[in-house]
Amino acid sequence: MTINPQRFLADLHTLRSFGASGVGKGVVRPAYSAVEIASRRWLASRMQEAGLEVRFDALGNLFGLAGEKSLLVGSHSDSQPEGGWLDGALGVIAGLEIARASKEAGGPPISVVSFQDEEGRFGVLTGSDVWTGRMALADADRLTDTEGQTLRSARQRMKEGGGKSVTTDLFTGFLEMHIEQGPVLDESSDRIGVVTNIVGIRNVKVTVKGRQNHAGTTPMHLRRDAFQALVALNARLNEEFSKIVTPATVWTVGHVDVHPNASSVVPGRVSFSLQWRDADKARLQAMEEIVRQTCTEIAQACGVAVEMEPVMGIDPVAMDVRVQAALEQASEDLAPGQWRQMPSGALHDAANVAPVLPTGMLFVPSIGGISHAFDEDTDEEDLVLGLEVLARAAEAL
Ligand code: HGY
Ligand code: MN
Ligand code: MN
Repeated sequence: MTINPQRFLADLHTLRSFGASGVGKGVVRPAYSAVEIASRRWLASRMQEAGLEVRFDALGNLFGLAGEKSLLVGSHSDSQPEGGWLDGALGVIAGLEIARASKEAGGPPISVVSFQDEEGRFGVLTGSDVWTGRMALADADRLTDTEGQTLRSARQRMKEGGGKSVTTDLFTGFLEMHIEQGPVLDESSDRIGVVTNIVGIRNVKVTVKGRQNHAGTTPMHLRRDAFQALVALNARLNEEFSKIVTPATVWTVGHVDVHPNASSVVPGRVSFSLQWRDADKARLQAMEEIVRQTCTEIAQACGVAVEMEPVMGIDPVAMDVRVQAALEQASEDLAPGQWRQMPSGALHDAANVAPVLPTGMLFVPSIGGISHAFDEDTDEEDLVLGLEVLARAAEAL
């Protein structure tokens, strides 16, 4: 097949126009927002023009099918609340270009996918969770975003959803191209990363309930301040985690909602997200035990209630050895001595697909190691090289 780099870059820039933030090359395209649904319709039209059969499943995952048993290539096209133009979008447009080029060349059959809600507005990799059967659609429907909206009500905005289902046995394997989103390739000047494994994640919503009261009249010793309890909880977690983690373990309180969020009110309630990631499943579990114990301790010490919702997560997973070998060979052919094997610290749909299909991932460098921010970027020469390596590996597979 002959890929067309100009067509690939033009489509990538067009996809960015859906939700372009106006700051750098940033994008605001959260799952099921009006602009995200519009971008999915545009993607579907590009798939149709390429001669692929378009299918949306009930959740809104979008497939462009090559019409017979095929290799699946893709990623996601939703964004974080403040996202970059490449996170996910790159892998979808790379899949589109490779599927299109292979159609033009008369084969091999290659299909493309854009998974829905990879960025976890509602869950963690929700689209591929449901597609691979890890989560039932009815359970996904009950998930809520930070505003309390259910996934079910959000997906009902997509009239396209709910067609004939797309089963995993239509495919021989899955390839996902992605920006690295970290500093390793940028610092080493390598141009390609072949992913060996993807870390596991645990994510939980926690609510601290104290006593809302007047900030002028309530003496310090009588307060049950939910925000102060969160601060104490965080400090204690850092202390306890530090006893068992490695330098590669990460944890984040990324979303905090203080109620009623007013200067003169002792906060009565705080809800927050707590997330931790590691390549070792046993360590993820040990960290969960620390979280549970610390919540109990802080509740007693601060006179508040600390309620944890069910912990969601995905286990660490290895990439398929044969798929890795094809990516390595293609990297060595097209970027000799300028590629490396590496683990992924970010989560990807490939982590969900790996247990059901032979799966591999390829990274290109992120300038400055920046992602999940408006100024995420990659040199266009690196984007095109990554596409060429992916296309060669797809043909070999
Ligand atoms: O959070 C992640 O690792 C992914 O970008 N959703
Ligand atoms: Mn991504
Ligand atoms: Mn992301």
